Amino acid sequence: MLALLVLSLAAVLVGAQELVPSVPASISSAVAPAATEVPADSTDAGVPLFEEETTQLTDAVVADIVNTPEIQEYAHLFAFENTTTQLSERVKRQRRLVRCKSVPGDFLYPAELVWGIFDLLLGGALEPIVPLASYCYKDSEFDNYDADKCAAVTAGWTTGELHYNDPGSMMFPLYTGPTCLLPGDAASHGNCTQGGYSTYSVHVTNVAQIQLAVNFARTSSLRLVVRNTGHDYNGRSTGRGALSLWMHNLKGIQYIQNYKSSTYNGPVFKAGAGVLGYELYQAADKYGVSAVAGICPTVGVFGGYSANGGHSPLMQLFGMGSDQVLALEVVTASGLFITATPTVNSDLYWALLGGGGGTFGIVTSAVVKVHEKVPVTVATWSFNSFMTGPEPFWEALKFFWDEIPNYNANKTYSYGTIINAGVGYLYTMAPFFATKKTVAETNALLKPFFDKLTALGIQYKFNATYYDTFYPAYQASWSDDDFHIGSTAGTPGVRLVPTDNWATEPLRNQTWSAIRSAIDTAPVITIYNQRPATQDKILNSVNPAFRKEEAMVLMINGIADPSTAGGLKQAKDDFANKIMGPLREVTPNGGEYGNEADPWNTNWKQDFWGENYAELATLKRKWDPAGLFYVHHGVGSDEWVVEDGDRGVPTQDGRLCRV
Ligand SMILES: Cc1cc2nc3c(=O)[nH]c(=O)nc-3n(C[C@H](O)[C@H](O)[C@H](O)COP(=O)(O)OP(=O)(O)OC[C@H]3O[C@@H](n4cnc5c(N)ncnc54)[C@H](O)[C@@H]3O)c2cc1C
Ligand SMILES: *[C@@H]1O[C@H](CO)[C@@H](O)[C@H](O)[C@H]1NC(C)=O
Ligand SMILES: *[C@@H]1O[C@H](CO)[C@@H](O)[C@H](O)[C@H]1NC(C)=O
Ligand SMILES: *[C@@H]1O[C@H](CO)[C@@H](O)[C@H](O)[C@H]1NC(C)=O
Ligand SMILES: *[C@@H]1O[C@H](CO)[C@@H](O)[C@H](O)[C@H]1NC(C)=O
Ligand SMILES: CC(=O)N[C@H]1CO[C@H](CO)[C@@H](O)[C@@H]1O
Repeated sequence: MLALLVLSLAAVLVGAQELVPSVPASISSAVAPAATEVPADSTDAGVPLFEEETTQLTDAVVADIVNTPEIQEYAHLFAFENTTTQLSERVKRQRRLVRCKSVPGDFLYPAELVWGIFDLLLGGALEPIVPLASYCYKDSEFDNYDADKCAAVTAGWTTGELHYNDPGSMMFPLYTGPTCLLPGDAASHGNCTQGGYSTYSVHVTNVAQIQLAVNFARTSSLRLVVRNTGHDYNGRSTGRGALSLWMHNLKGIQYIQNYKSSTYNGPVFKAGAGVLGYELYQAADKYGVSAVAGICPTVGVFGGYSANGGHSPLMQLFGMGSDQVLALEVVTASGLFITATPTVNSDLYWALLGGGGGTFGIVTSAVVKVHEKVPVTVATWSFNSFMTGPEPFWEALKFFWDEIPNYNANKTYSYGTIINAGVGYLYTMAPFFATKKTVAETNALLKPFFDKLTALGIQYKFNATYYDTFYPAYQASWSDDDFHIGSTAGTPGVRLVPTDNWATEPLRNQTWSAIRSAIDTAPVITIYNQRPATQDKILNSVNPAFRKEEAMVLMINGIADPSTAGGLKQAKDDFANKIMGPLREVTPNGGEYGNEADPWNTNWKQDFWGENYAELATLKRKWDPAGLFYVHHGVGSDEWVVEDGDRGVPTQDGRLCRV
């Protein structure tokens, strides 16, 4: 059904592409794609480069641009940071003059001709970003109303596929203004504009294109955005006026049985930056091994996920997503293509794995550990407060909460959701993911909990099913449909709750009370029991709060009125004071996961990175001195501001300026 929908969507949306500016024939006939082939073994990663990575921009290629008379005067726009000191001076001067990144309409924004030349150098990979819902508007600036396309977009809006197959769409669109929502969306202002959607996208199929775009953005003071799937919950893969790099099509996956490095001997995958969670899982299944990715099938693995920790239903066995990565191929802010490993560019390696996506460089592929085949028992259950009243319901959940350290010690991961239904509460455990356990072992682990339910008179539905391998167990557990894609009705926020909070009964009780009181305001709370396997040596900058957690508590902030700044501010205050506030107060040694964070968090440096922040900020200045990469609440983002007016929520619909 989904596959069919996507096919028909692709068919309907063909021709959606608007044209990039054209250039005179005298120029187009003189300009070839700016790229050359380098040997596949020119890397320190220990695995040859993918074909798309051997196509690079080099000094010789830049010299060819300089030597092409028709475009010579524009050649400096595509040169590396280090080519001539004269250029660096030019960039410095420009920076003194221009406080903000330039947006269309600015005097310094590149002329149409320059965009046309850029597209020729890219080999035709440039495309304007058009918000998908524009087909539903009769009088938008895009002038592209089309009832059939609108119907297709409307039908696909809550699926990941619609958005990740588009170069600029966002799965959580509150941060685009919001603009050009589906008509009727509660947050809609009724208009459809470019807003916080990036302006142009490079459909990346090789490294040379990334290098060209990085150089062009840096020399032209353009805002640069790195986008993979558009899953980001805080709008980090879009930006007004930005040139966006679409990494989604770098899909290589290669299995290497005997990889050797200074820190690891064993099987690995080398995988492209566009590989999605389910694609990595499928490849692992095919080779009879296990690999680490998230619970949402379509989250990318080597974009935002492994850049910021990455939790996984296998983390209790193998560690965080970031812990899997042994080597990265990266384009830096200066345009260079380099390798980062624990021994080569080791500081960049450390920062790229934990320091957050879109901040330190552009990853094109990763070499990751793979592990033994893992059998799983998937247990699910549900109950509610309707028959018993709320007290037994809460007592049952408190019992489960008290048991969490034991569940973690027994190497399980779980995803249990409490819903405030107004007239009562619902609880669904879907699933309790018991790795390397039989049904009998799982039942034994859970027996005290179910005895408690029985004693409390709670009736429940239960199912436990055993799978010999991970992938079918995973497929039975999660799908894209579980995650409210396309919604503007809520924002997330999480707390990583440390072991400390189970140390004494009063503290356990206080912690639980904070969660329980949150449900009076939050419509949904999901509790994950999760604890990453201990690593021999920590080689990355993953939030230290992950290393000492027993649970991650995800609270959804329901936004009653997302269409006004006042309504959004109300939601912000509710979240800070009534939803997350009490839990934050009782977990001073906890943190927040930056990838599922409250967009309004004011303590983000400490919450996302703890004691690692200072070193990350130093490395940000080293590897991106010009501030080419910016993301909301990213390392170093406090030097920038998005001037979006007062919207009630931090949008990307404004100029990006130095503070
Ligand atoms: C439905 C849903 C379920 C989720 N489940 C999980 C989960 O189980 N476990 C978990 O840990 N997280 C989970 N997350 C959070 C997820 O890890 C983040 O949203 C993640 O940032 C998505 O990365 P992406 O590359 O797919 O998305 P994008 O929105 O495209 O990118 C996210 C960030 O990464 C940057 N980026 C993208 N590609 C690159 C690249 N090649 N190089 C450098 N930077 C890049 C972008 O600039 C942006 O800042 C979930 C999110 C959603 C929406
Ligand atoms: C300058 O950049 C080119 C890009 O390929 C690289 O080969 C060269 O080593 C760099 N030089 C310095 C001094 O960094
Ligand atoms: C969109 O609509 C809102 C609310 O009506 C209005 O404030 C805003 O100026 C509009 N934006 C554009 C670009 O028309
Ligand atoms: C338990 O779940 C499995 C997998 O979804 C299903 O095949 C089976 O029929 C379920 N058993 C019961 C008793 O519902
Ligand atoms: C903690 O809560 C439980 C109920 O869940 C209660 O029985 C117990 O007395 C409480 N302990 C303290 C120290 O408050
Ligand atoms: C039921 C079960 O497997 N319980 C085990 C959980 O883990 C602890 C120690 O890690 C064991 O002692 C229990 O037997």
